[in-house]
Amino acid sequence: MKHISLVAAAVAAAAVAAGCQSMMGSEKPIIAVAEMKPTTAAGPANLSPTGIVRFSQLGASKVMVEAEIKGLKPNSEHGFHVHAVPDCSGDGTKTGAHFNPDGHPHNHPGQMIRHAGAMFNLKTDANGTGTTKQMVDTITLTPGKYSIVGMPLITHRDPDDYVSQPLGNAGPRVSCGIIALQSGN
Ligand SMILES: [Cu+2]
Repeated sequence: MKHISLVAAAVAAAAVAAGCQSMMGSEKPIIAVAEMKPTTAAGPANLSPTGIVRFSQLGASKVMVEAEIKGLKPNSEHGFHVHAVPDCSGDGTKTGAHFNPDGHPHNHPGQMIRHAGAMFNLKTDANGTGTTKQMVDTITLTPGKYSIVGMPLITHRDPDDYVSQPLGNAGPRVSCGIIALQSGN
C-alpha cells in the first residue's frame, strides 16, 4: 500500500512538472512595438528614417530588441536609445534624457552600471537600412520601475560613443516612436 502511494505520488509529481513545462512552453512572450517616424531633425540631416522595432520579453528582465529602420546614412552607426519623456513632437528633444531609473552614468551597453535605456548602435547597410538584434537585461515590458512601455525610442543621426555624458554625443534625434504593447498581450 505504501509502495503504491509512493508510485502515485511520483506520477502526480511528474504530471505537475510536465504541466508546468507545457504551460511555460506555450506561454506567449509579451510583445511591444515602436513605429519609428522621422522627426523635424531628419530633413536637415538628409535622412528619412522609418521602421518598426519589436520588443519581446523572454524572461524576468530579458527583452529581445529587434529593429529594422530604413532611410538612415549608409554604412554607418546610429545611436539607439529608450528616452525618458514620451513626446516625439518636433525635433525629438522633448524626449529628454535616456531612460535611466537608477540614475547611473552613461556607459557602454556591455557594462552593468549604465543607463537602462541605452542600447548598442544600429548598424546600417549600403542602402541605409539599420538593423539590430540585441538582448537587453535592464528593461521590462511588465509593469514596474524598469518598464519601457509608453516610453519613446530614439534613433540618432550619429553613433553613440558609449562614453560622452550624458547622451553619448550621438547628435540630433532623427526618428522617434512610442513603445506600445501589442494588442493581444
Ligand atoms: Cu538617444
